[in-house]
Amino acid sequence: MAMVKFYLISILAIAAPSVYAVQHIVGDSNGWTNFGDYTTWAASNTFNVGDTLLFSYSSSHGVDVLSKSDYDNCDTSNAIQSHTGGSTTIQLTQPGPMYFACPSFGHCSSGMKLAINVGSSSSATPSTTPSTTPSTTPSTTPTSTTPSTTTPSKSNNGQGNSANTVMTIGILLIMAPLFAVMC
Ligand SMILES: [Cu+2]
Repeated sequence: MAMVKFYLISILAIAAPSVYAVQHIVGDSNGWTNFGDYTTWAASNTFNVGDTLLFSYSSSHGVDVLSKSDYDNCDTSNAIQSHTGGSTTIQLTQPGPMYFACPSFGHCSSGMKLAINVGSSSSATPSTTPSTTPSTTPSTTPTSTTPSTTTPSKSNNGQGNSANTVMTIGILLIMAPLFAVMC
């Protein structure tokens, strides 16, 4: 029984990140400002492929996507991407580190910079996910995640449902004339 339970929890721990794409609001309610602590914020979030980052900021700021060395040096002159306008959504499309900073003078060096590490979604690489999850699973997940997803199969139904619906309709269409004949 204990093994089954462990097995189920393991499956849930692996499946959960891929099932729910998360939108991370950078800085939470404080948004993207030059007073934020984005090292702490990044450490308190888990980023996965498929998730999005939402930067909310005033007109004195912007969002640049940088290489690691430019991030380290707060050099925004070679930005990979530059965003302005007060609201920027970044899609996390591939695993690995990503680096952001505000291009306004002095903001990056005063801490308006963000480095994240994007984990693979479990559908792509099941083998790598278990190695990262155990650190968080033992104490917190068994009680908190189990109620929301009691049946492991349920998490797959999101994609299965449409196929099932099509099949059901197909069967009904085939059966309908038979019923008509029988009646
Ligand atoms: Cu700024």
